[in-house]
Amino acid sequence: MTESKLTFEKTRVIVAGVSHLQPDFEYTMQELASLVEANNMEVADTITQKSDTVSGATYFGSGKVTEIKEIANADDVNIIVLNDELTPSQIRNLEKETKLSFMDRTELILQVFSNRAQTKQAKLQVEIAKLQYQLPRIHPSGNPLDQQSASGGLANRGAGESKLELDRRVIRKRITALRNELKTVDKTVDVQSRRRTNTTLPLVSLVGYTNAGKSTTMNGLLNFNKEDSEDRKVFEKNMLFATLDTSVRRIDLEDNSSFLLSDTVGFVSKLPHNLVESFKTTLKEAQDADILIQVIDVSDEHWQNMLEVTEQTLKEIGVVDKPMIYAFNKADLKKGQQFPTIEGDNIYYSALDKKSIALLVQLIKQKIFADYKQTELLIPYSDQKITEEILRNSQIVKKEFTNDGSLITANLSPKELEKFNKYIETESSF
Ligand SMILES: Nc1nc2c(ncn2[C@@H]2O[C@H](COP(=O)(O)OP(=O)(O)OP(=O)(O)O)[C@@H](O)[C@H]2O)c(=O)[nH]1
Ligand SMILES: [Mg+2]
Repeated sequence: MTESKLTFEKTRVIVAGVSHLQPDFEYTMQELASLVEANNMEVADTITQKSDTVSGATYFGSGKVTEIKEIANADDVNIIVLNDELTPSQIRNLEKETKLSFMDRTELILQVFSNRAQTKQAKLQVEIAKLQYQLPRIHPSGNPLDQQSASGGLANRGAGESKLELDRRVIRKRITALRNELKTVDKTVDVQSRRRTNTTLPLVSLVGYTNAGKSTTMNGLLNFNKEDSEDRKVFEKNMLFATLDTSVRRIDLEDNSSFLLSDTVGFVSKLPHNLVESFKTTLKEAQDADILIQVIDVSDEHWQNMLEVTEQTLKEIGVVDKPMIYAFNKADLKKGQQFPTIEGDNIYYSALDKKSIALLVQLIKQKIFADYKQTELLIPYSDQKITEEILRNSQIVKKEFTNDGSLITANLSPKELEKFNKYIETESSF
């Protein structure tokens, strides 16, 4: 279902969904339309049905299926995009009854991710998720529309099934091969990651809904009190899923304290499970983080839904009970919203505003350096490597070179205190 190569016109589709009176139905339908646009297609019409039961066979009730066929013919559209993930047989039944093509929400999200993937790692992750999605959906003919005309004769079916098994085996093999390739790529990327460099610097991870402003916040923090440096910047853009990789950067503050900051892929409602699963390594930084900054677009009327989806997705990847700053971004676009202001763990700000970024830095510092202790360490010259490590990574207050070794006063994290325990002379809160 790719765009025609012969014309520059966007493929027109109808978006359709069944409401089981869930409160976020309208919002997920609007979001479906945005995903359609993100996939370079155009919404020609919207069809919805209210239902308190789920129709197992065709997702919609039968009257609605006829209506869809009529509207699609009138609109001259032959692709219907659905608001949920359907079973392979539901899609087959719908296509059989209407002679139209149906794309469910999962397939659409996979296509958007596929179009956006730039790096080898992201491409492999998306490809694996796509194949997993296709696995139960492939048909011997390779084209689901052909199946409806296929003869149901026993002999044919037998032959078809073995071909089907063969196709599935090929896909499974391909998934295994791609997974192995991904493992190798995972090992080589992300050289700045804390896991690889073994630094004790605190790790702060930006998480949140797609397009909330995570990358813009990261760039704001990178340029905090500095000349703009383009080479360290991450890609930010007004589009869904601009970021599909994880970037980690070191942020150095004026008082010699530093932390690592990571930016990663954004979330969306009903993010396919396979996709979340295959993006696990990309999301590893969020799991390892000492603190999360959840970026929320407070100017979007649906920000509460977005916050809930983010929390659910974090749970799904096993990120629970992490200290969190709720960063209500794009305050400049919300009428009557004062900014920058801090209320407990919440900050109202704009990632494009320097004063806001300064306040965000203050909040991050309060959070991450709260249990640091000012510590005096005496490190013998025979352990010069340790001295170098501390001077490189820690927040140094004073250093002296005495007869017995390097005498360093530094503000150390609990992890550093444990690591350098044997060199401690004195410690106090700072
Ligand atoms: N007016 C305004 N626009 C903002 C602000 N923060 C971000 N934006 C814009 O919002 C759009 C999305 O920003 P990104 O930083 O790319 O969003 P993201 O959360 O990284 O999105 P994904 O990578 O797609 O998940 C960009 O066009 C930004 O310029 C803000 O505080 N105010
Ligand atoms: Mg981004």
